[in-house]
Amino acid sequence: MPANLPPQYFEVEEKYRQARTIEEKLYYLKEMLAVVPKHKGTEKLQKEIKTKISKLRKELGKKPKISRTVWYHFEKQGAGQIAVFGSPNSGKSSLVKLLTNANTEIAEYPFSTKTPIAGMMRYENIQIQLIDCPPLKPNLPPWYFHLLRSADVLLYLFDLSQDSLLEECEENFKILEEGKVNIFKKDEANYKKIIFCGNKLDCENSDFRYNLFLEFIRNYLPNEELKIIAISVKEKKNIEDLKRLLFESLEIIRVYTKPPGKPPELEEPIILKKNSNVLEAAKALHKDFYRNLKYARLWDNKNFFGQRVEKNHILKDGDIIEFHI
Ligand SMILES: Nc1nc2c(ncn2[C@@H]2O[C@H](COP(=O)(O)OP(=O)(O)OP(=O)(O)O)[C@@H](O)[C@H]2O)c(=O)[nH]1
Ligand SMILES: [Mg+2]
Repeated sequence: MPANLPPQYFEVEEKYRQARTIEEKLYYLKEMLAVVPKHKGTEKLQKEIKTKISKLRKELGKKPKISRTVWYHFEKQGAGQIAVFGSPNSGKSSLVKLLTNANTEIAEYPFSTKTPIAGMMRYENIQIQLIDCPPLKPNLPPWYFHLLRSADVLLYLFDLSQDSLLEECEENFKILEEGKVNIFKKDEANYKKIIFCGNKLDCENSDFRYNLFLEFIRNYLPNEELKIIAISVKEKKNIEDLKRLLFESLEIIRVYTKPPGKPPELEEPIILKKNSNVLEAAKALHKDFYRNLKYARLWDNKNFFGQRVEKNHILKDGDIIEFHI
């Protein structure tokens, strides 16, 4: 083994040792090659890695192709769908397990989640659907990107216990771009809103790594568009803040209906897009209300205490409306 190999090399080598499939092994071998310093002293090592890569490529070529096409898709349930994805072993399954009823598998080794699983997270009086995705890696199947593109919001989980988090993230951005998931250009095709979430805040130096990540990500996104948080699933740190951030990222409001002379139905909100008006709320409730609506009365415990509002009145989260037809 040549002297002076960077610590990064040994980290990747360890991941390579733990890799179980040919695809994973290939991925880490390529990473090992990328981090080996290129000089005379490492020529032998570089050659060895290249030989392993070409052997595995041949093996991969021989593997029988599976003719059955597997496709994963989740019908939206609840107030919105959020795909939890990101680096291997960052704690995606642990987070989804903590927040939902999903029976996800948690493991100490990377690439443990092979297929996506959905679960429902309760937020106050609504349910939000979370999907625990397999980790990002090269050569993901088309369904993977379709899953990300069809979610309402993406939650990117990265591992604050790893020194390689920036390199990994750069690599992951390339994978997303190749999969046509656009997380940076709001006005362009396939744009998806993304929340960045650093997990394992309980680990040593995680604060320092989080600040490095902040600096790094600010090169990609302006401050006002950057949604970022650090959590620890293990110690349940900042979990409530994350839940609020997820809810806010969906840009929805909850409004409650009230039959005349009766109390409001506070357990069953109508979920609407932010900036929806009274007429849109009526439409969501029933087509008869929508067709025949004359006006509504509104309560918000602040400025409205049953005053009459018109069809184009913009609603806020928590408003109570009484339809008059
Ligand atoms: N210290 C610490 N460890 C955590 C935390 N969250 C998860 N882990 C551990 O990290 C490891 C990976 O957790 P998983 O939830 O399986 O991670 P994953 O991102 O789903 O992994 P893949 O599906 O393989 O990509 C497990 O050993 C967890 O116990 C955390 O907040 N702090
Ligand atoms: Mg997992």
